[in-house]
Amino acid sequence: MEFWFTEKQTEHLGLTLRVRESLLVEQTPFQRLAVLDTYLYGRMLVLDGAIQTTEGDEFVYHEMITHVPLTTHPSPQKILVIGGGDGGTVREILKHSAVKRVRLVEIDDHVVAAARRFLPALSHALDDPRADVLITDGAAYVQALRGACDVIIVDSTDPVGPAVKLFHADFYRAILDALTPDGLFVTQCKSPYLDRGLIREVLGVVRSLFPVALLYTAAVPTYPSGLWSFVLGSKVHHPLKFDESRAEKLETRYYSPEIHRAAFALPRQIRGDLIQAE
Ligand code: AG3
Repeated sequence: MEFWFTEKQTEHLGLTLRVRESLLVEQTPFQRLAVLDTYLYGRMLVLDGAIQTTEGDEFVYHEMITHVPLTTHPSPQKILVIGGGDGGTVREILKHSAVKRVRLVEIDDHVVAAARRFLPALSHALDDPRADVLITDGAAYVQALRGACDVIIVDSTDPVGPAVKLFHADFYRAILDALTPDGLFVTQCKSPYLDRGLIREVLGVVRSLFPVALLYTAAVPTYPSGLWSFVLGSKVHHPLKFDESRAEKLETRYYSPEIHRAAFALPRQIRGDLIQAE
């Protein structure tokens, strides 16, 4: 018998993967969580029906959400991750030798537990002496910080359920205050094909707060439409003046200095849309 999982990406579009085995399905206090073993992409973490990460393509998203901001900052020492309980982003952060402390703030300890059990290639990073995990509400946590972080990475789910707050203007204002005077941040911002309204809105807010505010993209096969976006907001440093030799030396599978530069080149239609919104 064949088993298939479908993420209903929109009301009219889905992505379906054949499942070898269902490893965990549970309702946490925040969301419905599943870990499925798929034929094509290996183990896959699903939250509220949305694919978060798969063993097969996780490296694209985790490298791109991490190395673009960390090679843009000349000396990234104190890093905060909001969400990202699977550990993939922390693993990439720890590849930077300047990093002294990474704090991961995840709202749902079931995500961390599931990753520790079923996704060790990602979650092993959480045991590094430079890393620690705090289980609490990331939005409230950031509100209380002042000038504390060089880089903040928002590795959240989509703006449904517990992550809704992480796409609000108040949250980006709190991030501004939580960063050091030359700090910068990145947030995942869904698909340029399917979520242009959200991207326009987030970029609009980030532009009003940060002197440097840019969108970049990466091709993630298991995310809706396959093209994913990230919004970067920076107080001083510009991501196109990044440290290329540091970028070149990173051990990565997707990210490279060329990819870093190219990621900011946007298709005409998307660029036009965003310029209009200025
Ligand atoms: N966070 C972003 C996942 C968004 C995927 N959306 C979807 N499938 N509809 C990923 C967390 C990985 N650390």
